[in-house]
Amino acid sequence: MRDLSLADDASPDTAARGGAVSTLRFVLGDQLTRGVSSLRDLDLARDVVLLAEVHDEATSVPHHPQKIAMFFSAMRHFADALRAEGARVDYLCLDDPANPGSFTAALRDAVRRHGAARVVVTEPSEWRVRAMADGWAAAVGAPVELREDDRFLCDHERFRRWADGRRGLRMEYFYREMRRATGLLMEGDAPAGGQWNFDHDNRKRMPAGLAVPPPPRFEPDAITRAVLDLVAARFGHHFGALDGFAWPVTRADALRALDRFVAERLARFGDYQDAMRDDAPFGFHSVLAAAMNLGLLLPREVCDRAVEAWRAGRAPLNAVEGFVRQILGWREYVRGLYWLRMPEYGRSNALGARRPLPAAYWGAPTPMRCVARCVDDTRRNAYAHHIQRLMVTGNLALLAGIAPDEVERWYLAVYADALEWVELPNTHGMALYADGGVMASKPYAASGAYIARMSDYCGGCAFDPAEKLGARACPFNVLYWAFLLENEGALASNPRMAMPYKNLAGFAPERRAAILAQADEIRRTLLAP
Ligand code: FAD
Ligand code: DLZ
Ligand code: SF4
Repeated sequence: MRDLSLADDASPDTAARGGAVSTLRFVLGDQLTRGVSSLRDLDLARDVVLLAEVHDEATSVPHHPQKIAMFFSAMRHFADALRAEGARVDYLCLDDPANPGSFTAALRDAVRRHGAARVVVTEPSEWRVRAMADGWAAAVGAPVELREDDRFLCDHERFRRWADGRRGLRMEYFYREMRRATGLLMEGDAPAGGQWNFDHDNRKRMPAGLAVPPPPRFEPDAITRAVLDLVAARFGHHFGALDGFAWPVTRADALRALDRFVAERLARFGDYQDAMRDDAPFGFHSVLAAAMNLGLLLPREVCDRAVEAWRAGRAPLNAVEGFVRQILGWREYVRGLYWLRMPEYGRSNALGARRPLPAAYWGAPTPMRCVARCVDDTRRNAYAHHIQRLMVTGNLALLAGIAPDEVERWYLAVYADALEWVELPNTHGMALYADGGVMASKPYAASGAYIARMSDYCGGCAFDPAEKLGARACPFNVLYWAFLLENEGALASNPRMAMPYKNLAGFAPERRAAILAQADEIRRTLLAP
């Protein structure tokens, strides 16, 4: 691979062009969009673009090796694309001996190296890095202009206005407003097809024989292969397989991935959105979140492509509406919520969950087949689809009372698409109900019956989803009732929990005691840290 390090590349580049650098444009790893606000007025002759692979980011949590490789490779390809356009790029590789290891120090060194008069950067997407950015002007000794990230469909101000004065911040109402604001799937003032939401059509089990076209694989080129060697050497000990890496790392690849999804899987996305099948880890999902979160694809263009397929009669409305809702609704909503409520939001722990994360999450053998499957998919692919995340690993953590920060650290580490602005609300609010109901009107708590209905995982499991107590009982069943018993004070008055608490009221004291005792045993053994 061509050496991209600053010593061999940017310095001669800068010297050859002569002239003082006017603006240093710092592009973070998830800002790989040519139209990102920090690059919009890029002056090819007088500006330098800085990208930096830094140790602090690669180890802020033990990221899956595929995730680190995907970020670095996408950053290197983006730098090359800018160079091809004639831009002066200062690219700091992780193994550059002069790499100081943090964003702040990398920026400070680059300002000095280039004598830059000012720095321009698009606001970081994560609160941790945004807080760091407040110290950059003082640390680098030059003014730092932070620009809004306008790649989203809802800006901070619009979300604040929407949330203002509302008691509950339900996504469904936000989504309707966004449909109206963008005109996506609208016919005049009315929703296309006469309904805002087709979710009730989207809960089918996936038949065993149904062919599921896998997402495309992008074989590593020379740049990616060099990154894979670097990551194997430096982060090979992190949880996750590096072999089989096939993520899109350029905009061209990401557009191909979008084309293939729209042509091959979108039409069935709705029907099988909630289904889990042992031999189909990606189901009919788009597997586009990572590319969108890096900036290789924009949310609007992804939605437009799906809507176009519906208008052309190539995908039914339930699929397209379901897909658009995930992006225009959920993705924008969680970002709005994150920025509205952080950092306090991340500190709440409404159910007082304090237990440590079970070793099974990091791949320790477990007889719970659904958990073993979802964790192994995650290890192999740095991916699990939404229902695996929410109703298997998330549900288990909720029922078992695992401390939110431990669960969040895991989700942030193991998925290629994980960035805190989207991971945290999904984990903290949706999966764990740690926000006490800001995001979800009730906990997504479910017994083994849900997993048995929506997957083929239970056949061949050591446990039986129909058994409620005893050695063969599905642990989700025992933990589900124990969860209700242990959280009665916090949940019993929630009208949406009336039915399960009514059932619980009929349980004899001995049955309650047996449930609690078996739940303790499960936590001590199956869920040991
Ligand atoms: P698809 O099922 O094809 O959905 C299409 C797109 O919609 C996704 O690419 C994504 O951009 C968006 N989307 C779907 N659901 C959500 C959602 N709930 N919130 C925000 N956007 C959504 N998504 C991330 O991008 N990063 C994360 O770190 C992340 N962590 C999660 C943690 C938990 C506990 C849960 C329950 C969900 C999490 N999600 C996260 C949301 C969702 O699971 C993933 O976006 C999705 O599985 C990615 O796969 P896909 O691209 O095939 O999505
Ligand atoms: C996730 C990640 C990783 C692993 N490495 C880098 C990096 O070396 N350089 C970089 O600019 N960004 C990286 N990222 C993304 C950042 O951690 C962070 O999530 C974004 O900058 C958003 O704040
Ligand atoms: Fe999971 Fe329970 Fe089914 Fe086993 S029986 S796969 S633990 S839901």
